[in-house]
Amino acid sequence: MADKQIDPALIADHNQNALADMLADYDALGAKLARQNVDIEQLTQKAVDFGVAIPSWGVGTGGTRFARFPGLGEPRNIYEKLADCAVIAQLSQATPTVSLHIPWDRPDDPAELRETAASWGLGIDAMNSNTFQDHDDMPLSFKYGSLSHTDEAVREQAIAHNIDCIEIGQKLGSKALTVWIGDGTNFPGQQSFTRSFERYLEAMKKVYAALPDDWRVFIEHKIYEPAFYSTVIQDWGSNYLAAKELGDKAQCLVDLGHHAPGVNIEMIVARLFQFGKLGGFHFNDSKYGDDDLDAGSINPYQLFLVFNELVDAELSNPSGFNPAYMLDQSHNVTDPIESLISSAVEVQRAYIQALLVDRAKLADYQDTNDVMMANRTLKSAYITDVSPILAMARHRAGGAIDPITTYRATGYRETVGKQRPARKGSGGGIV
Ligand code: AOS
Ligand code: ZN
Ligand code: ZN
Ligand code: ZN
Repeated sequence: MADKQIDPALIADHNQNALADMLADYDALGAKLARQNVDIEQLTQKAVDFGVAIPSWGVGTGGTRFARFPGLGEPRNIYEKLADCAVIAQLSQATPTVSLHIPWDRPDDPAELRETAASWGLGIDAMNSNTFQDHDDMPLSFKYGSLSHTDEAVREQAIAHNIDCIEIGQKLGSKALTVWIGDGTNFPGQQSFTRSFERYLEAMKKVYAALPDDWRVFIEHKIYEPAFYSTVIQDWGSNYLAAKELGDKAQCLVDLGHHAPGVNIEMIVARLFQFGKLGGFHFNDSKYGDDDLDAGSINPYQLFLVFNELVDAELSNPSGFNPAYMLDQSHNVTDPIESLISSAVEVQRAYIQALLVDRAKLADYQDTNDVMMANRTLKSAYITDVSPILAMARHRAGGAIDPITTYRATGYRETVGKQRPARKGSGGGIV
């Protein structure tokens, strides 16, 4: 039985106030779905079973390169980050795991950290390596790159760090390493595209060789930033080539904010899955670039279309379907706990909406080139308000029917505000 961050009686009390309305909405939606031959109970169970990982760096307040405005009661270490994650998990019942970052979350005692996480019912998701900034305990600089650096000694340092992340992750019960590198160039001519990629592949082969049998490595592509002219793993093409070159345990990670504006991300998802290389996601939302805004806050239709591909993928090849779902956001102006609760719910919502798509009808409209009806089939799922299903799933699992209102009523932020003195300056995590 996991320890509780929030008094279950307080949640029950708030749920009691919201229960009658929720049940009425649930019954009405159930009746509507029944007319479409959809069993609401099956969808509710899918919502209960759904999970997306919290990024440890997301519970601190982020910042931009211009400024960081610290929030109240920011977590100062991995234990306090886990405490915040436990609140999110308890209220949302949709975030059972936490994705860690080394060195920011380096534990003194991994076994103890694992136990603490477990005591709150939290598992450890993918480990994230960091070779996009210099480390106090490393002699060489990553200023001109890491795994693709021209100097073999720097590459070896980056390789050793990634292997270190795997070793820590093994002690924590993780099963995956996510590698995102900032390597790239700011000036045409600065580096050879080909030789950089060759060096990266050579280095990643050594990281890959250190992976335990039951681990995967997720490679994350990003079009730009911190490098502004070229990036070594700039898109899903380079990502796919790298994952293919490395082997079956290497797969591609799609961060929704890492593409050029207008790119059809759902189609990338379909392609990667079709060829066995869809490793997972960093969910977030954006208007312009790697904005790291809350999932579903700008373009929820895109999120739905991504899940439409995922549901299709799972149905077409259930045994080959195992993408890792993680959030990756930077919260600059909101309470990170509220943003992460809301984002997890939006990702879960997109999943349930995608399950509503009448796939037999859709296939038929596609085969007969009934363009309008094919699109309406997707749209009718997307415009269905599945909120009562999500609320019921939370309620049944012990979470809050209205998680953000309930969170505010707990006074958690004010309490940790007193326990955790404000931290000045930057360092909220680069996402
Ligand atoms: C960077 O832009 C990537 O999104 C990384 O996935 C991630 O945000 C980083 O590893 C956390 O600092
Ligand atoms: Zn990311
Ligand atoms: Zn990013
Ligand atoms: Zn990001």
